[in-house]
Amino acid sequence: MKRKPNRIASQLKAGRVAANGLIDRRVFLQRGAATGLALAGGIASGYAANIGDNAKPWQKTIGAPMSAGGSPSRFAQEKLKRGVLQPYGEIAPGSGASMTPIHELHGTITPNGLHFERHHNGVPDIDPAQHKLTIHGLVKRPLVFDMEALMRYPMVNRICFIECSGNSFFNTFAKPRPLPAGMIHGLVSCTEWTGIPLSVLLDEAGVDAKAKWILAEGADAATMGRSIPLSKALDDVIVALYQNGEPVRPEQGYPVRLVIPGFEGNTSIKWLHRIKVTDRPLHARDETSHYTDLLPDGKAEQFTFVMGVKSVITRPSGGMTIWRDGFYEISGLAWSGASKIRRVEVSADGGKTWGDAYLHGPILDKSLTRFSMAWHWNGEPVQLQSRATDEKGRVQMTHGQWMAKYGAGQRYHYNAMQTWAVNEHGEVSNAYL
Ligand SMILES: Nc1nc2c(c(=O)[nH]1)N[C@H]1C(S)=C(S)[C@@H](COP(=O)(O)O)O[C@H]1N2
Ligand SMILES: [Mo]
Repeated sequence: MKRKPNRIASQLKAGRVAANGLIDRRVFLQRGAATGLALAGGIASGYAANIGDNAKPWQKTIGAPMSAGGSPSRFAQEKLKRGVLQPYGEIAPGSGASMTPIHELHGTITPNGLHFERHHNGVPDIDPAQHKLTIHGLVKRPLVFDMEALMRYPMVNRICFIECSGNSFFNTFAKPRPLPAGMIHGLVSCTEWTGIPLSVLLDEAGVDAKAKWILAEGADAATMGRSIPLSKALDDVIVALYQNGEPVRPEQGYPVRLVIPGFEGNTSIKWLHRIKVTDRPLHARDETSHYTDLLPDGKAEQFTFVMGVKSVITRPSGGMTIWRDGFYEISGLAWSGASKIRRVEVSADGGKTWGDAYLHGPILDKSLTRFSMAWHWNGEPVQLQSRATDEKGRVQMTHGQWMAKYGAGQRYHYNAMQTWAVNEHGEVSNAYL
């Protein structure tokens, strides 16, 4: 279909929400008839080809037989490959991370096989028949649960994200690395977890009046341990046995993990085998040598549990090339460890003007929220950004503001706005503003 440039120009003008082509979603979706203009479809139409009449080979033959377990299309598999970081290589073979390819995913729930992974000493091969969860310390009745016992308790479902405190650390380096969104920001995933509220198990053990904290510890050889305030432990923490309906996978903590919604991922202890109720934090290795936030005056903040408000445009994003000038739907993810997302704004001129993005429901507490913005790219270089605000009123900073807030070398809890520079060839790359 040939487009009428003057009509598109008038539509763009009518729907303008910010500079460089950001337009109202309703104009984007509007049907030709409703506008009174002689457009065959909505303003974003014209990208489909005419119907052909040649049947393809797969329309004429029997398909593959029933499978005993599905996997992505062979045409999609290459794209869904995950980046793996193994910074210490042979020195510490079990330590590293693999990233969720957020730039290749849509919706908000992360498929189990693409949940990011962060192990400090590899994935233990745990026989559930031999695994036990102990609750002890400041309790009236120390208890030991085997997996069969745990299965008998009433369970709840909770959708939430888990984000590593180290997510986005590449963006704390002096120069922006030319990486895809999944390699920069893919240490975040969102899952429907099913399990027992920790409060139910703590109540059965009978928490002592002096108790203020718990220590949760994993059964991996890293004995990952974290102190968590009792108030949070009794609030929305679950002892998870299922992940998007199937048993928690080994990489995610089989047979049982803690899920602490909104807190830094490190506290969601995998392969959970012990909870000690205490009157103070135990200052375990992983909350003193790591996961603290260095300030410019040399002091460090400890126990920065709640993940900041954050967003990232996943399409278009780093490493992609956009086809040619014309209409696009900018799409991305926003989240906050403190609450629901209230608002996401998008800018196409490096933060000078902003338009409100459309938030796709359901908008859930401490979960990934999908946003989108209609865009007409005129083929000139632009800088795309998104800026999220949560229900507590917290707003993302610019990269520069974030870097100034912390001391040199601070890598954890990066949640500044992401800038994607689009050049005149449509090539998208990581940039700092
Ligand atoms: N026992 C144990 N629990 C652990 C870890 C670990 O190495 N051992 N890694 C932690 C870190 S740093 C993060 S970010 C999350 C990652 O969870 P995932 O691998 O399921 O994405 O698990 C946390 N729980
Ligand atoms: Mo982490």
